[in-house]
Amino acid sequence: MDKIKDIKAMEILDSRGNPTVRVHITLDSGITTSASVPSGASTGEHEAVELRDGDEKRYNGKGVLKAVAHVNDVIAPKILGDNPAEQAKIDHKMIHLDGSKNKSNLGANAILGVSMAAAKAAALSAKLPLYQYLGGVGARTLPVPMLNIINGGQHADNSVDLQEFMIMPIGAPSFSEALRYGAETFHTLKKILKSKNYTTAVGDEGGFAPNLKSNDEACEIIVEAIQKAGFEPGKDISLALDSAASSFFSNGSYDMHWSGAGVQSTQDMIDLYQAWLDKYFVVSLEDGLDENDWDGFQKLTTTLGNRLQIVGDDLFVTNQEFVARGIKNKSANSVLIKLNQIGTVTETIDTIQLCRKAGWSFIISHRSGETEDTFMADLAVAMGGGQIKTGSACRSERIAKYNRLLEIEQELGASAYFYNPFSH
Ligand code: 2PG
Ligand code: MG
Repeated sequence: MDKIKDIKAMEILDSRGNPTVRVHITLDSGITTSASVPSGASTGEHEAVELRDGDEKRYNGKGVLKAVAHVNDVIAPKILGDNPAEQAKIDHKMIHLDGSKNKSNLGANAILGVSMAAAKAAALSAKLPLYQYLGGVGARTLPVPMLNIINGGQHADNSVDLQEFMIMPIGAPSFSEALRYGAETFHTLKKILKSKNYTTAVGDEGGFAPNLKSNDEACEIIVEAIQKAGFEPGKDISLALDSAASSFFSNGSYDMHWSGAGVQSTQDMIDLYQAWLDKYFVVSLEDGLDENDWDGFQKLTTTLGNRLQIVGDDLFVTNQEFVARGIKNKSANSVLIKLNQIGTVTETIDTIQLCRKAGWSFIISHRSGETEDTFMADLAVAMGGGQIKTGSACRSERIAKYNRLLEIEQELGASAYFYNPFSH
């Protein structure tokens, strides 16, 4: 049995140039690996706490030297000598060591770095690819990618209120073909934007960030790009949205001030989504309402839940308690899964388990601040949910995940599954 011999954390930079935590683990056998922690911008109120130094003299207070020290000085001494394959034991040890409800003492960034690195080390020790180690022999489903090709909200400095306009190549025969459909549409969209004199600069997740005249125009222009790229909207490629509505919710209403759409009520928002459903081939809607608008979510799900994947991100923060409440109240029918919202691999898998039990779908997701780490790509295949959200066909921290999925697809060969998650 291989044991953990050494754990060392360091401060690195994420894709936005902000500090984040990387953890290196070495085993007795000499195996060594590392894991890097992502970081969000439109974070949910109830996410596990990402510990920042607050020292304004370094990185505007965003340094993570405290979290690094917590790994090296507090966590490591308690984990050294453990079998890295005992994931739940290691994760629960860290949860207890932290002692808070939201990992605010040691920092979810410290804890998650160790948690992910332990899983990677255990996979190497077992001589298995990470997806197989985490998911077993049944881990053969490649996810349909959600490519975020127009960025707005807090991910871009433009006039679009909604945060993410994504394409889902649901009609593709394989993951690699889906990626091709997505990339070709992305390039066609660039040409269309150029021809309309819009900027083709990209936002944090690699999608274009033009100053469009309205939120509607974002959908219109994407449908046009799908068609001009030679695909059929709704059949080959559908749309998925992440409104990240908490970011424009204030004083009880939805204030779409960037685009000039004005102040909207919960019912207005539901009506808007309903109108968009057929018009723009939308199959999935994430955080369509504010994270505390539980009644609104229930209404949204009652109205559109049989035709639309209603995804909770900020609403559920990958937390079992929140997801259980959502299941009970029928507040959605799908959960966005982000490792760093909850802070350990074990709890992430527990939340996925809850989704499965309820018959809900789940989507493995990146953060807007990412690194070259590809853990989440393996996790997506391991969990078999059939959907991944990891940015546009641009920016290497996004492409790294897609390239990892191409590798997995090749490795699985004819045993790989790929299917339209909305076809049943
Ligand atoms: C989201 C994410 C990822 P952030 O809202 O779904 O796209 O954004 O990481 O900024 O929370
Ligand atoms: Mg979101």
